[in-house]
Order: sequence, then C-alpha cells, then structure tokens
Amino acid sequence: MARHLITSAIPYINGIKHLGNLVGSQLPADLFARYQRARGNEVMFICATDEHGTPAELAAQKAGKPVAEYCAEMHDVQARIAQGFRLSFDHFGRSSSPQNRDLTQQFAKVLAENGLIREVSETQMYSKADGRFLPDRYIEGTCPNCGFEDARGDQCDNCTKQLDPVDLINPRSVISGSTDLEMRETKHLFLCQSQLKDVIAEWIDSKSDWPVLTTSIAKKWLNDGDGLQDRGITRDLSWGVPAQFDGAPWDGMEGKVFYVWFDAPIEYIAGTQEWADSTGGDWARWWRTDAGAQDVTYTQFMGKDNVPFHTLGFPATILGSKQPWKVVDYIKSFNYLNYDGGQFSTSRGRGVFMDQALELLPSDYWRWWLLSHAPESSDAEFTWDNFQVSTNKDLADVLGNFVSRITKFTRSKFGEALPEGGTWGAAEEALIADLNTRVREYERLMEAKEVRKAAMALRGIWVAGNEYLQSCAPWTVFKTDPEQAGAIARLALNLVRIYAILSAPFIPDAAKTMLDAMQTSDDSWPGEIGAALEGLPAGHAFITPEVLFRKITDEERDAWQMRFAGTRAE
Ligand code: B3M
Ligand code: ZN
Repeated sequence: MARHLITSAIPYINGIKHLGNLVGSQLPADLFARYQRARGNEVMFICATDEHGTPAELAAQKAGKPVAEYCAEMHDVQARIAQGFRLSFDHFGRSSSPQNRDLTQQFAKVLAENGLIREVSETQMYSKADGRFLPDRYIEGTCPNCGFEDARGDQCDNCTKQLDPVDLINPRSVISGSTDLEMRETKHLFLCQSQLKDVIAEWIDSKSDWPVLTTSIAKKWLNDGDGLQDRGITRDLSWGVPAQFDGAPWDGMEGKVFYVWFDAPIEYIAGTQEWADSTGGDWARWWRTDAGAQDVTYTQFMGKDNVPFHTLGFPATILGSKQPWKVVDYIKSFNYLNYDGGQFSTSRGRGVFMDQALELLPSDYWRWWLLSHAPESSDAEFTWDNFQVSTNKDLADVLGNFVSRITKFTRSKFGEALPEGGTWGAAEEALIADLNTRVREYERLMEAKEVRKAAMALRGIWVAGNEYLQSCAPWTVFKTDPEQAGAIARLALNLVRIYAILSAPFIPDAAKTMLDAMQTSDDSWPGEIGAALEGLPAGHAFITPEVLFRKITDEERDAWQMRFAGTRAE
C-alpha cells in the first residue's frame, strides 16, 4: 500500500472563493486524494484557511468585527462550502491554530541557530494616531501619476502604477484616516535565502518529471527574478504568529509577527498536527523522514501565482532547518480560469463564486465541468454556453442516459434483478478488450495527475458502454432472443457498478447513487474488466434510480449569464 500526503494551497480567509480558485488547487487535489483512496492507498489530505496578514485584518475591519472572530466565522463558512463541493479533506485546519504558532516559531528558531536569520533596519510609515507602523496596504493617498484619490500604498488601482507609500500625495491611514504619519525606523528579521540558492537550484533541477509550468516559474525566479534574495519574514502587525522564540520576543521584535507567507505553508504540517491532536493519529509518520515519512509520496496542488513560494520560499524554510522534514515530491500547478471573456472579479461580483454555484446546481455538475476543463496547459475560460453543452452532453446524454436506459429496459422486461441466461460473444469480448485498454490508460493519467486527459479518458469509457448498448440493442434482440437480451442487460448493469467506481473521484454523489442503485457496497477498483463484469451475479436485485443528471435549459443558461455578468463593465 502506497502512502500519499496531499496538500492544496490554503485559501485566504477574506471571502468566498470563485470557481477559478477552486479548480486551481482544492478540486484537483480532491480528485487525486479520492483516486488514491479508491486504489486502496493510504491518504492524508490537508487543507486549511490562510488567516493571517493584512487581507484578514482589513476584511475584518470592513466587516466591523474583531479579526479573531471574523476568521473563526469565515473558516466555518469556507468549511461548509468545501463540504458542499465534497472536498474530502482529512483535516481542514486554520493557520491561526496554536499548533501553527508553535511550529512557525520553532522553524524560525532553528533557522536562526543555523545562521540563516539576520536583522535589517528599514524606514517605514508610522501612524501616531494609530500607534503603529502601517503596511503598504494600510496607507492610501492621491496617486502622483494620475491624481486618483484612493491609490493604495503599493499600487494605484486606477492607473495600475506600482507605488511606494512615500510616493503618495496626502497619505492617510486606512485604519483611522489620520494624516499624521511619519517615516520611522523599524527592525525586521530576514531569512537569508541567498545562502540556500545552490541547494534549491539543485533540488529543482532534479525534478525532471514536474509540470513545465511549475519548473519554468521556479527557474525564472531563481535565475532572473529576485526570488532568492534575503526576504523579510516579520511584519509590524498585531494579528499573526508573534515573532517570539521560546515564549520571549526576539530582541527588538516586540509586538511584531511573522509574515503571512512564512507561516502559511508551515500550516500544511501544523494542519496534520491539528488532525493528530483531534484524532489521536500520528502526524510525524507523514512529515518526518526519521519517523516513517521516507516512504510517503507528497504532492502539492496550487495555482501558478503560488508556485514561487512553494518552489523557493517554503523549501528554504524546510531545507534551511537541516531537520529531517519530508520535502514535496511533486508540485502540480495550474493556470488561470477566466470568466466569460474576462476575469473573475470579487469587487465587481463578476463570475460564479463557490456558494452561488451550489445554489444553482449540485456539486457534481461543477466538479465535472471544472476538472474536464482544468487550466493545465494554458489558461481556460468558463462560458455558460460551454458549461451547458458539456454537462448536458457528457453527464446527461452519455453517462446518465446509459444508466437510465439499461435500468429501465431491464425493469420493464425482466424486473429489478440481473437477468439469467444467455452468453457473451464477440461483441462483449471486443468491449472488454477495449475497456481494459481504456481503464489502464485512465489509471495512468490519474497517477500522472493529467486532470483534463483523465476526464476525457473517463468519458471515453462511458461512451464505449453507450455504443455497445446502442449496437447490441437488447430491446430489439428481446423480440427474438430474450435470453440473449438478458445477457446484454446483465453486462450493462455490471458496467453501471464499474462506472460508479471509476467515476467517483470526479462525481462522487452520482457515483454513490449508481452504486446504491446496484445495491452493492463492493466498490473495489476494477482490475481485469472481464472479471469485474462478473461482480454482480444473475438474480442480484437493483433499483432503478431517479434521473442522474438533468439538462440545463437555454433559459437557465441565459438567466445565469446575465446574473453573474457583474455590476460594472470591464
Ligand atoms: N493563501 C494564496 C491563495 O489563496 C495563499 C496560498 C497559501 S498556500 C500556503 O491563492
Ligand atoms: Zn494612478
């Protein structure tokens, strides 16, 4: 039995994610986790909410709530929506957990002991009224470039010019509105990533099997970006992991916290510790190569914007610790999913967000469309037309139709049990040979995490069954040779069970309905298809299920397109 550690990038706490976020990390990670479990392997699938940093503080302030309370509420909201999409995390943690606080501080300590942390003095905007330093996003003012009055300290949203807070005309604090600001000196801890450049470059060079998207971003940052310059790992904020060691602040770090990107990936480990603390499980055998993790395969899933932090930043933390931590084996990254000719936009309400999607249709429709259109080799685009056409065809016409035709036919001619008699001949042998090839190819693609191709392979498996049924036409055969029609039905009903098992990683709810309809709990992965088709014997009772997938109408498509177009034009 293989052991798979699987993590999805942990979504920021500040708001509900859109479908593009979902297909870029959590959903393909879930697909892989479900597949590995179905193959009988041991899986630890971890996700969490990313709760620190300025975005969390600002969102809480906007919601008029203390940040801890805001995060607790939003964590529950995200957990509920994840459940709605059937994301099968073994644990959905919180980066604000005590486990992550302790572990983050321990990492900082050992990095310091290894000579990889140094102090740097900087000048930064200080607000006397607020009694604190202001991070770039906490400062607004007039853009020196275009005159826009609400430009942020890091960028002008109007003309997109990158800014430094000192560039702003009439700068003010976002917290209090105060303009009583001054530049003051402040000290921060820097992680000496530059010292690890060779180790990390060598490690990335050894990953010849990684997606080009992952390695090309990593190499670009290593070679011509500033990815491996020393990097500040503390911030002047109050919400976060305190910059302390053994319970006492590092000299000069009083009131400061670690940078959110320093503690967020550590939550993959801490989340496993949270899981262990709540279940009595053993986290170390997943993460410590001196405690059993040497035979673990660790796969990370993320959008391309998160690749630099996972190929350079987090490995710097792990490798710099010189402790026996499990290092990631494979990083699966994704391009962006665009929305109907533009981008998803939270502020404009443009595109479909996870909670809204579940109000429209059950999660299987979204899972199927998103995974079968995963933005792997390039950016992909969601359009309502494509969504309607693809799901109507693949789910309703192909899979749903197959299940409904064979169950209804059998019920009407033989009753709700697998018919006896008849023999399988050349047509069945050809189908079995074809399916053996197709299923092995499907397995290969799932192992390779080729999401789109795996979806197409699965669809091909559904189509093969449909075509078999169409050409063998048991409804016609029945008129002259009822026993033979019964043999065809027996095979096709067994295929329903096999389809349920193969399809479950993509569409778990429909798969369960299919397995329930076949009144079996035998969900063991099909090996040789001829043998698997003997799984349910003649006489085995089944139930004719309700319609598996309904069709999306033109009216719905048009109404949804209007509804999610956004309040403002691009
Ligand atoms: N929260 C960004 C994102 O949600 C960030 C990922 C952290 S992964 C450790 O895309
Ligand atoms: Zn501007």
